[in-house]
Amino acid sequence: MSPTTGSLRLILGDQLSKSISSLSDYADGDLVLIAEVDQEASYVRHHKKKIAFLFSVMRHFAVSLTDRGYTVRYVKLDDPGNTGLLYGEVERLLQESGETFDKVIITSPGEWRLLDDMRHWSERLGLPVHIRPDDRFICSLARFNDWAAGRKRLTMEYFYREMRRETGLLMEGDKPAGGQWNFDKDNRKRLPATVEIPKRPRHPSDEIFTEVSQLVSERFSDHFGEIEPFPYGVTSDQAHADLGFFLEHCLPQFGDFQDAMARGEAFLFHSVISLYLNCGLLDPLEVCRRAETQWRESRAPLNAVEGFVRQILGWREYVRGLYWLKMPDYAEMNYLDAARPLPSFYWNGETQMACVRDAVETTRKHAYAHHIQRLMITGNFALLAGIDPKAVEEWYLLVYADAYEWVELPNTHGMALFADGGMMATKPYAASGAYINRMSDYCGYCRYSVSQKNGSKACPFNYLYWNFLIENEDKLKGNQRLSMPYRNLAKMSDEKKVAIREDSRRFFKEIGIV
Ligand code: FAD
Ligand code: DLZ
Ligand code: SF4
Repeated sequence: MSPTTGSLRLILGDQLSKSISSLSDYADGDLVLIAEVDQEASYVRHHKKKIAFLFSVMRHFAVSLTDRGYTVRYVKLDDPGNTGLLYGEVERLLQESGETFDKVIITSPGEWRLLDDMRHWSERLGLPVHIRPDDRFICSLARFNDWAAGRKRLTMEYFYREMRRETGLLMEGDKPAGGQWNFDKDNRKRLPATVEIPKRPRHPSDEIFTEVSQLVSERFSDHFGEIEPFPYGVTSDQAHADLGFFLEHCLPQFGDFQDAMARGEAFLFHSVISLYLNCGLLDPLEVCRRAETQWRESRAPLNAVEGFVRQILGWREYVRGLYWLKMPDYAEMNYLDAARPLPSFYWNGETQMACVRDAVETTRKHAYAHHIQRLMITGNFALLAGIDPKAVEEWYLLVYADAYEWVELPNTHGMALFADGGMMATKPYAASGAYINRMSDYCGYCRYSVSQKNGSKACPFNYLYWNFLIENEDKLKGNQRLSMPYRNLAKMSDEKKVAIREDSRRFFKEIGIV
């Protein structure tokens, strides 16, 4: 019988940080297990680029751990004997190694379904399974729950202010830098035609990526999206290089153009670091501190730096806290009883709506779209058209390289679809074509006319906006923040309302979702 010597430490594909809690007390005799498994690659049909990115990062991470003296077992997807399951790989390793390990150590996963499963592992394995908190966030879950306790509304802005105070980020004594907590109103500029958008450097490909790319092409050929072009880094150094590029070349204008959209421009002045943050290659507090330094050393204006810090210290931490506070019931809510199926153009981009076409095309090509495209184009359309939240959530979870349920679900379910009835947003982010026209150049390239309100040439966002308010009047009319549009609806003639309903019905039929 082999002697009992150490711990088996399982690292998941989005736990690729050297500081991960499951490694903190690593000792000789322990073994780190990292496994590519069909269960995780296929529980939704992830974008090919997302799988190629993550498998490449996982393989590089395993190499870097080995170089630092850790004993690592890395299981590739096509290794003979791969059970295809995370539990299966833990069990297989334990069986193969006899009684070498006396416990399993894991950092808590980012998705509720997996945590729920892991809670039974100890009983199934007949071995202690220690699930440690994931402390790669600025705010612990206990701290978030504390903040949320007893509050009627979980308003992100108030959470963010507490986080500013606690971290000292952008603070001058006990006052916010510049005398204001929030510079949002300065951050809504349209992109001028003359502005130059920084050209992002591409990382050189390597053997690991070539092998992974071939594997993904063969095994996941029917998944959404394309692997090439592949602009993303796959190591910690490359992720830091991309962060450095953003801080130097994009951050100064990040604030001004945070809400802008432009045809064919996927990244604009955004950081494109969510995929690195979410798999563990970058640390959120370090990112915020480095952005703050850019302001303190006069290399970026306060409105830009505050806007950026708010996304990470505020929104990112807030949605994570909300997810774990409200799951699993949260995912089942459907406040607006939305039930229409997802239109096929979310997959193939075949629509005459130039804004939607561009957002889907960008998503297909890069496994990325910036926030306003996600919220105000694909999200807004799904909200107005009353698409079933489950179908929309599955789409968002699989198409983006940064998507894990803890961050995807609150953003889609709460922010974009108002399916939680207003836990996250005080009103639905519903907008007509006028908003899209104000923030982008899309309408100039569209078959539809943004200035027309009804008829077959009219911008569908225009009549769908009013149709949405009519369809959901019983649930939304009492919302203070919607009192103005409902007053306008009340003044509308019956003929106009009939035209809105008819245009919407015709359009839903045209796109096959009645
Ligand atoms: P930047 O615009 O440069 O912002 C900087 C960072 O702030 C991001 O990298 C991200 O870490 C953080 N951030 C910004 N907004 C949010 C937010 N609302 N919630 C959480 N973090 C935020 N983000 C994900 O990371 N994964 C998702 O699966 C995801 N799904 C979304 C679904 C919908 C419907 C919507 C409206 C938003 C979603 N977001 C998601 C939030 C946001 O759109 C992305 O974080 C952002 O577009 C990533 O691009 P970036 O790194 O260039 O961000
Ligand atoms: C997203 C993903 C994919 C595509 N593949 C794997 C994998 O093969 N092995 C693994 O450990 N993790 C993978 N992941 C990330 C997991 O889905 C993620 O850890 C959970 O969703 C929890 O956030
Ligand atoms: Fe989008 Fe309407 Fe503008 Fe066309 S006219 S790009 S559908 S907002």
